[in-house]
Amino acid sequence: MSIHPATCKSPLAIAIATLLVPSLTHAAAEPALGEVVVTAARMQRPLEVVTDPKAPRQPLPAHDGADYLKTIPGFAVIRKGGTDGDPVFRGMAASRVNISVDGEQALGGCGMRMDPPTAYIYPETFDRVVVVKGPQTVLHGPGNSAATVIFERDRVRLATPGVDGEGSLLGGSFGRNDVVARLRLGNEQFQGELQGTRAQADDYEDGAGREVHSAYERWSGNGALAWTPDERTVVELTGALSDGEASYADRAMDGVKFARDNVGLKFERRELGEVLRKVEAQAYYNYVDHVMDNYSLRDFVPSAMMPAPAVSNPDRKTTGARAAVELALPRGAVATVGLDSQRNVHTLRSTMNQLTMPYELRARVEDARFEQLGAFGEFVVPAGGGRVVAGLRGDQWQARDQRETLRIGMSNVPNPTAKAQRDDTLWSGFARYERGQEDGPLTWYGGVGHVERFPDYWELVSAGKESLDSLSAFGTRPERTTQLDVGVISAGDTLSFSVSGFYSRVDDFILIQSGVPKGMRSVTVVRNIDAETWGGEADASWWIAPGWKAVGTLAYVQGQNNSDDRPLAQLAPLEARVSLSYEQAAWSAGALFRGVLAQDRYAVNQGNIVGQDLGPTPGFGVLSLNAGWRPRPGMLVSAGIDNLLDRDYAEHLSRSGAMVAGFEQTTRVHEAGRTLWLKLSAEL
Ligand SMILES: [Cu+2]
Repeated sequence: MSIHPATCKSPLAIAIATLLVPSLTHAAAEPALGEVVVTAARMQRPLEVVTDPKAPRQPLPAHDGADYLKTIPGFAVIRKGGTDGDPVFRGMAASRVNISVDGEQALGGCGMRMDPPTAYIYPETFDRVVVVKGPQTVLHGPGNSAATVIFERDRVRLATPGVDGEGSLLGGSFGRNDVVARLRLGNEQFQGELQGTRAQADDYEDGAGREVHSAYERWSGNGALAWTPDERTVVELTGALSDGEASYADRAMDGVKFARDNVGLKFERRELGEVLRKVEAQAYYNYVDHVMDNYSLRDFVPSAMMPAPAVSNPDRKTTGARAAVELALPRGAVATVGLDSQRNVHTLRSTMNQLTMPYELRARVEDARFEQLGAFGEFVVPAGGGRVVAGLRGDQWQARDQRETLRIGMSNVPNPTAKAQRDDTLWSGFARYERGQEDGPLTWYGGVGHVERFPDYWELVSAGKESLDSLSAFGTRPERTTQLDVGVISAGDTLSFSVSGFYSRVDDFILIQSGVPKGMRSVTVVRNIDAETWGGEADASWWIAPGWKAVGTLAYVQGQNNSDDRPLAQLAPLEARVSLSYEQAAWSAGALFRGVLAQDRYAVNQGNIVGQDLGPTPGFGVLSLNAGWRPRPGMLVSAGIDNLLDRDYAEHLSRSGAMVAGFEQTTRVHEAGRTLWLKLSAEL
C-alpha cells in the first residue's frame, strides 16, 4: 500500500501522499528518471515537480533548502553569501512561496532576512521535495500565491525486525565537505530513526579569482520514534536540533548562530470506514535563535553606523497544529477537509557595543506576534473523462505590533502603531480541470486560483519599516493574487515534454522600495501596488539513441508594476538549460549548459523583503560536466566540474556586494568559479 508518488499516477494520490504526513510507505528511492546527477528537474504531473533531495545535483548546491530548488525551472535564488539564499519562484520571493517541512512551518528570526525558512532545512535528510506551482492547493497552509514547496520524509513500517542506514560523503573545491548519515531500526510495532548532517565550506573564489566572503558551517540532528500498532495507524514523535554559522558578502554582519529546536507529534489512521478514509493530526513547536555580529567571522572595522562590535539576537517561537480527514464521496469524489493553525512570537535584543554592554545581559523584547487559524477543503471529482480539482480555505489572521518605539536615524520615537492589533479574514480558492488522453501520452490542465496573503513579519515590521504616510508599515494591506494556470504534459517512450504557463494579477502587491525621500531623510518603505506577471516553464527530454539522452528546460517570467508604470522588480531573466548525457547500466557521463539572457527590464530600488533591483545585467553561459558510477546496487559515486570554463558572472537576482575588509567589493555577489566535487552515497 505504497502511496509513494513514483507508484501512483493520479494527482489526487499525489495530493494525498503529500498531504498525509507521516505516511506508512515504503521508502523507495525516486526512480532514477534516467538522470544520475540531477541537472534539471521536470514537471511530470499537472503543476507538480517532484525531486529527490538525496540525489547528487549540478551545480553543487549549498546544503540548505534554497539551493536545492535551483534545478527546478522557474526557481532562482537571491545570493547573499555561500548559503542561506532566498528562493524566488516566477519572480515571487519570500512568503509568496509557502515552505512546508513535514507539514510544519519554521519561520526565521532575522529581521535582515539572513534566515529564510530554507536556512533551517537540511535537504538530504528528506525523502522528497514536492513543488506545487501556483495557488492550486489549499492543503498546506495559507499564502501560497506563487508556489508550495513541501520537504517530506517517509515513515516506514518494517516487516521484520532490522536495522538499515544510509549516508553520503561529499568533498569539493573551496574546502567543501559534507557528511550525512541516517540510521533506522525497529520492528513491526516500533521504529526509531536518527539522522545527522554536517556541511562546511570555505570562502569560494569567483571566476575572476576574487574571494567571496561566503564560508559557512552547518550541522543538524533529528530523530523520530514511531509506533505502528497496525498497518493502518501511526503515531510519531519527532525532534530536531540544528545550528550553523555563515559569512555574508552582502552586508555588514555575519550569522554566527542559527539554532533551531523542534518537536513534533503526528497521528494518522487510515481506512476507518467506507466514507471516512483517513484521519490525521499533528502539532509542532519550532524555536529559532539567531545571532549576527560584525566581528566574529570578519575583521572588525569601525564604521559610522557601527563604531563598535555590534550584535543582534532575534528569536522566534512558532507553534502550530493541523487536523484533516479524507472522505470518500459519491461518484468517486474525494474530499479532504481540515483545520490548521499557527502562532508565532518574535523578539529582539541587540547591542551597539558588545564590549561595554553584552547582548546576553539584555532582555529579549517582543516586537510582534502573529496568529492564524484556517479551515480548508479540497475536492477531487471525476468529470467528463478527466477530473475537477477544487479547494477553498478561509483564514482568520491576527497580528500585534508590540514595539513601543521606532528607531529613526539616531533617535527613538514613539511608534504610531504601538500595541495596535489587526484582524483580517482572508480567503483563498482554486479550481482546475485536468484531463489525460485515453491510452494517450498527453495530459492537459487549466485552472484559476486566488490567494489573499497576509503580510509577513518582514513586510509589517522589519524590511520596509515605514509606509509612505506613516513611520510604521504595520498597516500594509494583504496582497491579493488571481492567477490563471494552463499546461500540457506528454510522456512518451523516446520524447517527453511539459509546458506550463501562467498569467497572474496581483492587487496590492507588497513592494519594498528603498531610497524614497521623506523630508530630509531617505527611507525604505513598504507600498501596496498593482502588478501583473506572466510567463512559464517548459521542459523536454529526448532519448536520441540508445544510451544518449538530451534534456532541455526553459523558464521565463515578465512583470509590470502598473501603479508606477515600470517593470516589476526582482524578476530573473530568461533561462535555458541543455544537458546531454550518455548512460550505461553502471555509469553515466553528462554535460550541462546553462544559459541566461541579459535582463534589461528592471526597477532600481524596488523589490521584496530580501533585495531590490540594482540595474541591468548581461547574459551569461555556464558549462558543467558530471559523471556517475554505481559499483553495486545501493552505492553511487558521482563527480562534477561546475563552471568548467571558470566564467565570472553574477545572477540578476543577487544582493549587492558589501564592503568587507580583505575582500574586493562587487556590485552583485558573484557566483563560484570552477568547482570540482566528488560524492559517495551508500545504503547499508
Ligand atoms: Cu541575521
